[in-house]
Amino acid sequence: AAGWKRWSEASRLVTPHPAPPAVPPGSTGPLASPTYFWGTYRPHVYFGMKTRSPRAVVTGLMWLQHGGNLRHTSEPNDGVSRYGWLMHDGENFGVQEIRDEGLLLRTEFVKQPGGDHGGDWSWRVTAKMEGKGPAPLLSLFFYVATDGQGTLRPVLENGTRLAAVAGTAEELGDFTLTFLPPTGEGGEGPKYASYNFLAAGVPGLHRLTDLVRHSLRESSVFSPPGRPRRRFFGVSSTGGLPGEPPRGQLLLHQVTLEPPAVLEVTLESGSAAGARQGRLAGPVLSAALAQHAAAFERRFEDTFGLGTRGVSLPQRRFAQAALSEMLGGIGFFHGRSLLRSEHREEPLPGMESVLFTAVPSRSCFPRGFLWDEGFHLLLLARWDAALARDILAHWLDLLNADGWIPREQILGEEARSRVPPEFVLQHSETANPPTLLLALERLLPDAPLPYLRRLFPRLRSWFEWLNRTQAGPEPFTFRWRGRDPDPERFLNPKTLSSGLDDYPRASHPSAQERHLDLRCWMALGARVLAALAERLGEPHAPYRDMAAALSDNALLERLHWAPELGTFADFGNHSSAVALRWHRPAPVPGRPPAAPQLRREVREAPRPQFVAALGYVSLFPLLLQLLRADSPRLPALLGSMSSEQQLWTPFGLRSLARDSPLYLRRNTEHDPPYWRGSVWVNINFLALRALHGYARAEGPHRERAAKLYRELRQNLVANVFRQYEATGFLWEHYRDSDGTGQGCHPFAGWSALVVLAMAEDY
Ligand code: 6A9
Repeated sequence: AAGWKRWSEASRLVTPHPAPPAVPPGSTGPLASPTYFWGTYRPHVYFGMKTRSPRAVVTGLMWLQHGGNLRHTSEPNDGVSRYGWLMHDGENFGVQEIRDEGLLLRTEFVKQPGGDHGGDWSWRVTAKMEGKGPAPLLSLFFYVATDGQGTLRPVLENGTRLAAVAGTAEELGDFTLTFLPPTGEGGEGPKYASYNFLAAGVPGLHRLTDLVRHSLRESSVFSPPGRPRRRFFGVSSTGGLPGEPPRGQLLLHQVTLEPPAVLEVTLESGSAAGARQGRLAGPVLSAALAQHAAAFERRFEDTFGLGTRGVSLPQRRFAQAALSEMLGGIGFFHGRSLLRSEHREEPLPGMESVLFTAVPSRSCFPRGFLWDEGFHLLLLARWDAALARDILAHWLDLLNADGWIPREQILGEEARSRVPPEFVLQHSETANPPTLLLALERLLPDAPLPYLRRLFPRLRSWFEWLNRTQAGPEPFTFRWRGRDPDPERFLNPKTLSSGLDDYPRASHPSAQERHLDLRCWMALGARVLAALAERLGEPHAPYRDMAAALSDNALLERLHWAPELGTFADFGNHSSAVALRWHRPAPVPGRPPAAPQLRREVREAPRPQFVAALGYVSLFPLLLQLLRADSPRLPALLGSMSSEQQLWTPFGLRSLARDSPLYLRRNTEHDPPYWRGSVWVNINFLALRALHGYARAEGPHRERAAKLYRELRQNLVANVFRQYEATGFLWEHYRDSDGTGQGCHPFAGWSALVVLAMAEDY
């Protein structure tokens, strides 16, 4: 019987939720959504496109400055000094700039509707050198590859120049990809170039870079008339990776030349032939790009009104780039998560899923993260509400029969190849803040009823899952599950589920804990579900009651106000007297001495108490606006926020107070502080939004909230902008001592919320 129970619980884990899908079948295909069919949905490559199909045909760009590195996928710290979309409308058009060791690449695309398969598109890649000196030899590699379906046929010119590819695939139908001869910078041409091509079997898209690298030989010769000959690395015409059976096809066109140069590629859909008037290339493409750029500028101004507010041009360009990086970071993924269940030893492949989502970072985290997405959608909803709704619906279709959505979505081989194995497994007890409901709250007023109706049963199950599995030790309390149980290894065991990873919690994880942030998220969730149910004419009283109970300020105080700390706090089995100490394991006779280890030392026994860790968690009743405007606790929170000893910095609110015991402490030898001092934009955005609300509400602290709001907004925006000007990137978090960008870059994820702060759109 126990075996049966285990089996059935494990199988629920990989069973889709029974409600009808939130994304109606066929609704994302080329007929129903032609303009979202093709897109730059490969955020992990510098430049590439695919369709929103499982096992889609993909196109992409690689480049090589001879003597340098082959570039293809964006990797953390790979030495590409700057890249990012300067404009991207999320649908039809984008302009990206890449700076790599003196080379300046501009990658642009435009789509053109027509036919039944997502229409046509064109690329323009402009390469030039910055600075003086002889131009190095540059190779640009344009490729198209299949992933288990579809066929590609090369059209060769003079035996080595891949002039075109004729292809056909599911959903995409027949298409022709044409590689136009390179021209000079002003379009004058043709320009002298050498050509190589490669046709190879692909064992999987995650192997593309290696496949090409493996095929390069320094035996090609660049010999412009009347100039010295130069050898360079060229692909050899056929190849593959030994021992890896092919699953798809690759056709690659290598162009080698001296910059400056302009290269164009067109994709023409077979079914659009009737609608097309000439090829989208050359001057026609220039005109289309200019038209789209002007439309983007207008729409950006109409949406955010930064020009009207008198925001400077450099700041407006920065805001456009921040939004564009988020839109250009949207990806389409297909595959299965790897799951870890409490009921089974071995990892379990999850259900086959597709996911349309933005990503936190193209280089470090090019995949979906549950609570990050709620923040992304706040911005996306303003730019393109239909796009935001579609992304939200995709996330809800990841729900399993239990009502669980895995926190990190590592779908497919390309995504998996970017994650160290110890991080791949998703644990079935692990939650993540329900920020999708924050996004839904914003989308609610304008969302069509049939859409909301499809979402409702799923949102209800998801929320019930949270309510059931993350319940706390007493009524109206909640506890994050899945904290690291081994208290010896860490200064403070992490709580990845909360999204705040190493933010200090009770030192000794136990079932007694009650987590303040989760309780506040649940209050928000109940409020949004009540509003949704009411809008749909569904019974909403239970959600209203729950929202009311969880927002009751007296109950909140009884459970979470720590008089001895003068703030709201978590409660649990806790000791503040902990430290990491070097520990030499006892010698074992006959064995070499073991290396010393950092172990946690607890100098004072833990006891049930409020957790002294003033920071983001303490602010949650304010951040999610649960505190009443006349709450007698509001001054204490406003005081902590504005105190430089505690949370205030000239760059935004730091995550943990300077006078808090674990401020800037490492968690292990290899684990530097993360949410223990740095300034994070998502929480600062919530703070601005809340202060803006308190500044508008009638109450005794209105003026104080208004002043804090103005100063915080000024500090946050100015610093993110300053760092962008200095480094060319948005960053994952910002150092509290001097504002320097830290962690991953580019990180347009929730850091791009500065755009909403600039527009004061909460
Ligand atoms: C590690 C290492 C090349 C951590 O933005 C995504 C998440 C947030 O949801 C979370 O709140 N980040 C924050 O604390 C990044 C998580 C990355 C985990 C995978 C793999 C690979 O590095």
